[in-house]
Amino acid sequence: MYKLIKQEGRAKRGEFHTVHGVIQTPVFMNVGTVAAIKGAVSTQDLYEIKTQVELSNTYHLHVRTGDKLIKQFGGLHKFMVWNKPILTDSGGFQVFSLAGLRKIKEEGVYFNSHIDGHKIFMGPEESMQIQSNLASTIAMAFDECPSSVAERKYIQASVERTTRWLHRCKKEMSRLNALEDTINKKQMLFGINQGGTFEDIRIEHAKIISELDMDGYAIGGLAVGESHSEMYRIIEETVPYLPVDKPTYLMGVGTPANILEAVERGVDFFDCVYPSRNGRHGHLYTRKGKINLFNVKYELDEKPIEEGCQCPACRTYSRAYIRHLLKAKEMLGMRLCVLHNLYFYNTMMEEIRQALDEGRFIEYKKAKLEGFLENDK
Ligand code: PRF
Ligand code: ZN
Repeated sequence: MYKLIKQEGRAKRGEFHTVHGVIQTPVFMNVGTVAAIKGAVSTQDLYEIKTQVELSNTYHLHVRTGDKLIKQFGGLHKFMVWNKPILTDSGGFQVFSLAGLRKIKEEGVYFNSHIDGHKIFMGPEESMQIQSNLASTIAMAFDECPSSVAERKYIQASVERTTRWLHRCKKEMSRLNALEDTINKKQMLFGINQGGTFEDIRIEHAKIISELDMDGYAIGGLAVGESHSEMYRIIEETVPYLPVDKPTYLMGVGTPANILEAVERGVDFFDCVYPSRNGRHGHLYTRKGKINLFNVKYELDEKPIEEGCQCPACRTYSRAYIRHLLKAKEMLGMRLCVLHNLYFYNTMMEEIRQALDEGRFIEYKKAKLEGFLENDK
């Protein structure tokens, strides 16, 4: 159940009540594709770095180690020892971006596993069954995320199929939630808006799915190669046609600046691999912009990654030491950088929520964006 607490322009400050606790929005979900945040980050760490929601992937867990095994163990929460909300992505996007040779049919998608090449079929029902086995808090609808260069005609047909798939997802999820041996009988389901960069297709689709009383609504198919300004335009044009009293989730986005722009346009859920991926490469977020710890100027730097940062890395270690760890390819180096970056994102979301609570989001956003440019001066 979503409670809209406050609005500043279109920006939303909300609370999303789930069986695994309340999610304060806007929120950044921390990506742990295979039920682990890459970089040797434990769930114990997640509690410490202010993570509210962990995100895992249906496709990855299905091909390894298998959703049936995870169900037998007692579900994803028990398996990874995390008792806060988990969102699982449906596999749609991953099938399109990872799997080899795929064939899209009305019934679903035929593809080859990226692990061993074996043939797999996944349709809306299979995706719901896998997510029900995983027993995540929030399941995502099985959709197609068309390529950014797809033609209008293709996107139109694809969106219509995604709508038919959504009806099937909803029906299957109700059936599964009513079964005796389902672990999370209150599993929620978000619908996904698609339509590429075609405003009329996006709006038409948003209107149709808004009628279905989903638990939340995602905007998919963005950050797939279009420009930032086009992405902002599509968000701005689509959000007004999604229910304001349900969470809005922008999938796979983005940089801190992208998040600030999207919050202003009414988005309240985000996820992205940037903080963890960049952390593993020594690229660190600070209030003055990104820094690269491999830079020789940090070799004797006694300061933490960011002065004043309360993350586990900055509370203890110097830039010089972490730089050394990264150069020596020691796991601890990556781990500390990922912890800092996720803490940075989670803290920014906390600041965004506070700014919204106090009705000064626009001011906050302006100052934050200016700060990010400091290091480039
Ligand atoms: N669909 C799904 N997952 C996604 C996307 C999508 O369009 C995106 C697009 N940025 C990221 N993750 N199911
Ligand atoms: Zn830090």
